Amino acid sequence: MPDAPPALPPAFLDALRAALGPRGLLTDPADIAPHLSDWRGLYRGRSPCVLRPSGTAELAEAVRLCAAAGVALVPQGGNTSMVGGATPDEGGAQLVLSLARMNRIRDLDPVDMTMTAEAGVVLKAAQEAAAEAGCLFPLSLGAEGTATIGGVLSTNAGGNTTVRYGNARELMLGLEVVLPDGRVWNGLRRLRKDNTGYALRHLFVGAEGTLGVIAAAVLRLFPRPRETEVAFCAVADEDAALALFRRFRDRDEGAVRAFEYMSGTGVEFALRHIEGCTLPLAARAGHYALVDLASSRPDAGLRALLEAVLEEALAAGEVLDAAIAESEAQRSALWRIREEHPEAQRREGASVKNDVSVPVSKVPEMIRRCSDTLRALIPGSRPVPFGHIGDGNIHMNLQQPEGMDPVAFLARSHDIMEAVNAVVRDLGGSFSAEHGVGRLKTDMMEGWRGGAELDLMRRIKAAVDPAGLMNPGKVLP
Ligand code: FAD
Ligand code: 2HG
Ligand code: ZN
Repeated sequence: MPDAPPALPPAFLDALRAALGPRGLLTDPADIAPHLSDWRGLYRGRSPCVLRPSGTAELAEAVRLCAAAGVALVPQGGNTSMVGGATPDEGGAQLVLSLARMNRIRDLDPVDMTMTAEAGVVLKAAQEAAAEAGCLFPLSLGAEGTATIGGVLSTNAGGNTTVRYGNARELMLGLEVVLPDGRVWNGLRRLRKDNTGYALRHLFVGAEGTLGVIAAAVLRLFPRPRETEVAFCAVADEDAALALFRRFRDRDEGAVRAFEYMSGTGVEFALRHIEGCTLPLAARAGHYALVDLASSRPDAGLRALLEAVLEEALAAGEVLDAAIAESEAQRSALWRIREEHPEAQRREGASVKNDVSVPVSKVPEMIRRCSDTLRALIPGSRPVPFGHIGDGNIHMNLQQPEGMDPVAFLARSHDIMEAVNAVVRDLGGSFSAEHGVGRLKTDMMEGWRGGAELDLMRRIKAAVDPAGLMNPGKVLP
């Protein structure tokens, strides 16, 4: 258990309590504890309290009080960050700012096809609200039952449907932001066209809480799907997975809602550790693809499209076998094998994550080269590449060798990430595709984004947050 953090001046705490009310300030260590560590268990910070405003006015007042006192804030939504972005440091002087109570959907307009949601609205709740209104909010990821709108925008999350609908950024029209000095910028415009100077809203998307606090957002909605088809395929190799994606894309790009790659190892882990997960195919394979087609047209003929493309790919030797879901329950069961990969990896032991992207055409080469390099680096280690192949974003993860001490394996994290990054760099990729930089990858920024790019980022940070109080130690080295 870490030591208690340094106490805050009583007058400052009283002011926070007066601004936020009794439910808006947590000071009991037992209440604070869940906010101090991350989902992956990489970090455990310290903080004297957690601020929990219930609305924008309270949020703004809390930020203003902290700015006046020179106290740093760590915005936190669902705390599902994969890079330690929402965890305070070990110093004990940073306060956690939880948006969890700001969870109202302020407006939903099926004509404008927009939803105005507060930052703490859980992603799944936003999806459900859209569905109730006969619309679709398409952002979808494994953590959607916990991740929040503020969090997915602040990380510019991707997930499973980027291939069709884009990243979180593309799903946002306007923002309400509390600036580091406590002022509120109301940019909650729901316009499809608005060329009026710098697009400030995009500055805060993907900023990981380092420039201000997203209080609410106008999100884009889409027509709800009326036909969907999901197939789970065993494919010959990585090239075959990409070839299958291209077949669907060429035939009807708009129909592909998701296209995911999985290795035999990752599927094996899901079958081993996740209750109720079963392989829908007769035999195990080394590589798999999950195809999800959707259309708002009730007569889209997706089943015929799916069967025709799978037949072609079977004839070409790309697909070895395939299972097509016949019901909603079967669709969820097929998706579960993919969605449970992070949890299955966690239960299998220690693993190192590499959330990387390369041009789509380079994915097979990247997976093969990284896998070979990693196996040579740590004999017995098990590469577990999976993810959003249609976006060129693969989670090039590495599982510890069976029987190896997890601590000893994790001590090699840096070498593992460097080995993957060397291949990714050679192929023109990125060291962080969708999870962000957070605290985990700040040391990579200089090497990858140094020079004019990092200099510009630092100038923006200095201009917007001159006192450096917004999520210090994250993103920028
Ligand atoms: P947090 O973890 O609480 O915060 C994330 C970052 O945003 C932090 O830097 C935090 O300071 C900042 N922040 C949070 N709220 C605000 C706000 N209101 N204003 C300003 N800054 C804020 N990510 C993907 O992109 N694709 C995936 O497929 C995916 N799958 C995942 C599956 C699992 C099982 C898990 C655990 C995570 C997954 N993630 C994925 C990572 C994570 O869920 C996403 O990054 C998500 O966007 C984080 O949302 P959150 O509310 O939990 O944010
Ligand atoms: C996913 O796509 C997430 O499931 C998590 O981005 C990836 O666990 C991971 O590495
Ligand atoms: Zn992912």
